Amino acid sequence: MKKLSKDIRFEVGNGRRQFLQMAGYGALGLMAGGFRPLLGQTAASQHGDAISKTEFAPDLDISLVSIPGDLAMFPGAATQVWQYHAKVNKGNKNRVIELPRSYLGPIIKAQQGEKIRIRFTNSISEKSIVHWHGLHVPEVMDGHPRDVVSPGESYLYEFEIKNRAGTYWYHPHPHGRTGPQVYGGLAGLFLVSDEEEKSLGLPDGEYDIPLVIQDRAFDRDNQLLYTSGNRMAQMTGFLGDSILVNGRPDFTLPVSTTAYRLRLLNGSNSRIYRLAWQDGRPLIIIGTDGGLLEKPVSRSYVFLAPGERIELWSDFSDSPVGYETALISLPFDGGGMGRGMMMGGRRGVNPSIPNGANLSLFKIKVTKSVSISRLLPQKLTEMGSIRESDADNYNHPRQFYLNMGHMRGMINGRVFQMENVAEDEIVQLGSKEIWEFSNTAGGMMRMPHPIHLHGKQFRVIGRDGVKHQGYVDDGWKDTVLLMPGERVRILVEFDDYPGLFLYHCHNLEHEDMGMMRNYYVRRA
Ligand SMILES: [Cu+2]
Repeated sequence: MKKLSKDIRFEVGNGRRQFLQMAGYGALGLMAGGFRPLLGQTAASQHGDAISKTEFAPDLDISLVSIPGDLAMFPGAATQVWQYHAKVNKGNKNRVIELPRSYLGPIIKAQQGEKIRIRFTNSISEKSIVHWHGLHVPEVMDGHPRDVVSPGESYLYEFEIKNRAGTYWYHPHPHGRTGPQVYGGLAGLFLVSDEEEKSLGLPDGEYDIPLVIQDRAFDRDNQLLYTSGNRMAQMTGFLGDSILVNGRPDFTLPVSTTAYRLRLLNGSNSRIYRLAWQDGRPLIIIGTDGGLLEKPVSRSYVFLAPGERIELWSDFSDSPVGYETALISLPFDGGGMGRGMMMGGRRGVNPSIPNGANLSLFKIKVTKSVSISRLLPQKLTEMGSIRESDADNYNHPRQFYLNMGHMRGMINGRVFQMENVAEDEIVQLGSKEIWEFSNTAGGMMRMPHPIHLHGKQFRVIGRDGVKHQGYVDDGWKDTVLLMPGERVRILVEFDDYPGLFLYHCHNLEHEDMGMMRNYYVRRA
């Protein structure tokens, strides 16, 4: 394999410079020689209980590789990034959509009930593994950090799509390096459709728009800046000064005079957005992490934390051609170490804007008049009732206390250990439980924590300490935001897959600092 001569570098945020050498395994070699055959570790060879390749007949078989790349993002030097690229080996070629001029990975599309094979090859210079955020897959397919593969090695994923239609995504999950790897560019959307969704006649095709919102910082040579090495900055999490949408700065979405389905993912490392329309129109929310809501809800603003998705119904039929508005982030108290501190604003001088700052995320410009009228369905799906009393631990909900301290993130006073599970982190297969998360620590460490559960979508059944209207807790969720002082109860059913799964803070710097734990689903 050809060696790529270029280095990718992440500058240290505190003024010192540190360069991570990106040796070996270049994109050129890969593209010229085609994808390497599977080497070494695969799910099938590592784990006896994985589905064997012979009996797994995929509807979609794709190769996915993580590689260094160059991207012309600004005038001048190209920006060095890490990227996912994919190609379809078997199945419909239109199921993998590369985003032009973006570091983001391709959008992978699948239908409920389909069998998917993904041959992942890691061609960056450090260990990595891919996690399918929000997808309900068996233990060995989930991208646990213990399953990382070394540069040049591959991992074979084979799973059936059991999720409802919705906006899911994929990103690396190596322990201690998830933040820098996602930041470097490794992330992509995974969209699932199903029959129920199709029957609703929601805006589709060019009227169904994915929008991945991320913040970044660049130096004067257009290279990405990261906080690595600066532990204090890491306590807050990475906060850049540039907003990128679908990997592009200064993003404008041209729209026609009709209704759109806007699928928003907060793919930022730690920035939280308090979304609102600049022109004051309400946000009409039709879906969250795990797919469509029972019925649309209207909010003047809504919080979107790292890892969370929200789907909007946005109708521009009443706006004339030439009309402009924007999706903005309203100010809020973002907590954290950087509160009230503007750490410089110029490029290359540690550019950072605090969490909770007022921001414009992207512009909307009405450019075309069309006569496609769509009515917002008043009923989208059947959610099923939630009965807390059905929980097996109704009288003794499992308690999880979130805390930061000593440059570490902790859950119940514990930091992540690769395969460690405490007695109170073991659940029975087939059980239904209430888990209660408390972000009630005081002092300097009052920070927001978006908590993500692997393995299962859950329902939010209660919140205490909330002083605003910015949450949409009605639907299926896999990530839930807890602002300082808040307490959240979720109901989750461990109905099928046994094994070791993660739960963690999706502030990626917190996660990398250990704010992550395993839970174990034990066979009854
Ligand atoms: Cu956190």
